[in-house]
Order: sequence, then structure tokens, then C-alpha cells
Amino acid sequence: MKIFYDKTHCLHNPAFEVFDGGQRVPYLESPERMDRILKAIRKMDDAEILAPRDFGLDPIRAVHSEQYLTFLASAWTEWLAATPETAAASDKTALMPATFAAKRDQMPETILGKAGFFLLDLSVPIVEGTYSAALASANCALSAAETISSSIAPPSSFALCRPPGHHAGREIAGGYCFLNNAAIAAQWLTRFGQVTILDVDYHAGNGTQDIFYSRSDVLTISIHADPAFEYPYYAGYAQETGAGEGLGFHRNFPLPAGTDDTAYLTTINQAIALISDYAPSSLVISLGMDTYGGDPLGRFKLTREGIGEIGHRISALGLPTAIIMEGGYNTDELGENVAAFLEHFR
Ligand code: SP5
Ligand code: ZN
Repeated sequence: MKIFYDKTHCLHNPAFEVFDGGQRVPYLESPERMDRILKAIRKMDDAEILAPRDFGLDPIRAVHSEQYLTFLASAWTEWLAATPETAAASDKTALMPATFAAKRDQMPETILGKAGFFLLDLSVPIVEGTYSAALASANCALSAAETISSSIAPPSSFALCRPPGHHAGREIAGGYCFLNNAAIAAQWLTRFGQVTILDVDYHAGNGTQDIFYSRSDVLTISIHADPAFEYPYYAGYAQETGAGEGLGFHRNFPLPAGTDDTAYLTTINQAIALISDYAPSSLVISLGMDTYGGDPLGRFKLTREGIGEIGHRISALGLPTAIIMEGGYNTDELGENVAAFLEHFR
């Protein structure tokens, strides 16, 4: 299997995020996550680790707005110019606003105003290397998409994306995500026909939902913790099934805290039936490992065997599949969990 990885992700290494209750904690979405996954993957006999190709900005512009990309590109420089003391302490600080836009009609002028306009929460601190890392991550996803699209294509590929992407909407960052890697890959793949994105991260794929909500050429399905009690709270409900042309082409499967292998696998079967009916030309998987029982952010109880079985059932669809890395924060178990999922794909 071809695996796309770019060490540029290390440049996105904020010192902190802010948890509920105002707790400033070490950034959970750490560069070490990639080291652990690489280590486990290198043990797989068919792993071929490659650098991504640079696709330029056009495939990213097809998903994100111009004003949002301009913000991401210049945010750090503008923050430095506005707060010269930041430069001296740049390893300890980040651009993180304390005000957020409940209504998004007018983009403010100042960098803090813009940050509150384009950032959803306190888990997307912007540092000097954030934009470079996000671009490299998107290029990994695009390279994985390109790999499965040629006529002599191998059936599947894996993008070791960091930062992750599925919480990033058309013009908003949130939940550790800046560019929606899976959406960018899926959008690129629509040139060959209909695409499905299946999101098995623990958290609802609210950004992906946002991006394709009114479209019928990309079926989006997300299985996740019920947003009634879990982040991202404001999307991911069962009654949200798309709008306009896209009505019926988005599906959410919210599940309760404590969900185990058996309950999850019943839901996976429902998702697989929807994908079979839609008959897409390719599949993009948003792969999160925060469904695992020992995850510090998750409240599901999946085992490594359960994660392997999910991979097995999805692979049995026999579709060209680009697997895009999203969340998963039990760093010690992360690599082996990813390997358990991937070993069913060829
Ligand atoms: C890609 C991805 O998995 N993003 C998840 C972002 C979740 N951020 C939520 C932060 C809420 C912190 N609550 C901490 C509870 C620890 N027990
Ligand atoms: Zn997650």
C-alpha cells in the first residue's frame, strides 16, 4: 500500500490548547502521533512510504473560500505585526482569539477579529508553521486520491495527514483542523464520478457535512458520538440529511457514550448498505482512532479487534479507497490501531 507522509507537519506544534473550564493543557494533537503511526506501519510488509506531490492551491480552492485561505496564509505574520512581544515568546504563544462569531455576516479588519471569525473553538491555535503544515497535509490526501484513480490503480492508499481535517468547513477551522483533507481529496475525485466519504472518527465530521451538504455527487456519512453530549455539539444529528440537491445525500449516525464493538459494527453495516446503493466510483475514509476504548477524548469502548473488523467490512466493498488520517489521541496505542485497520486493505 502507498502511504503519503510529509514531515512538514512538525512545523505545526502549538504549546497548548484550552480545554473546557479554561484549562490550558499541552496540545493533544501532537507531532508524536505521526511517529507512532509510522513506526507501526513500517512493520507492515507492503507499506511503501512516499512524499506527497505538490498539487498547488487550485484543488484546495475548490473546497475552501478565498478569504479563508488568505486568512490562514497571513494570520501569523499579521499577529506578529499586531503584537511584537509575540515574536520573543513565539514558542509559548499562538494566535488564539477570546471572541467568536455567532453571526458571520461581516469579516472584521483586525487579526483578532478575523481569528474569531474563522476559528470555531480553542483547539486551533495558529503558529508560524500552521499553514505550511496544513498545505502538506492536504497534499498527502490529494496524493492518496491520485494514487487510486489511475487505470492501473492499486485499490487503496493511505494519507498520514496531520493536522487532521474533518472539522474544517468551507471557511472555518476547528477541532485541530484547518484544511479539510478528506473533502479536498473527494472533491478532486469527483472528476471520475460520484464519491462517498465515510467518516469513522469518534467526533462528527461537521466540516465535511458543511462542505457537501447541498450536493448529490458526494454522499457523506458520519458515524460518531452523539453531538447532544459531545464535540462538535452543533452538527451531526440524525435529522440532518442534506439540503436542496443534496437532500438525502448526507447521513449521520449518532451513537451513545459506551458504544462497543457490537453496536458499532451494526451501524457500520447500515453505512455499508448505503454506500452499496449509491455505488460511488471511489471511497474516501476519514479515519479516526479516537473510537478506541482507551482514548483520552473519546467515550466509546472499541477494541483493536473491533477496529480491524471495521476495516475488513469496509474493504469488502471492493471500492478504490483513499484512507485519510483524522483523530486518535491514545498515542501509545495509536500506531497498532491504525495498522489493525489498514491490514485489510491492499
Ligand atoms: C480531529 C479530532 O478528533 N478533533 C477532536 C477535537 C475535539 N476537541 C474537543 C476538546 C474538548 C476537551 N474536552 C476534554 C475532556 C477530557 N476528558
Ligand atoms: Zn475525533
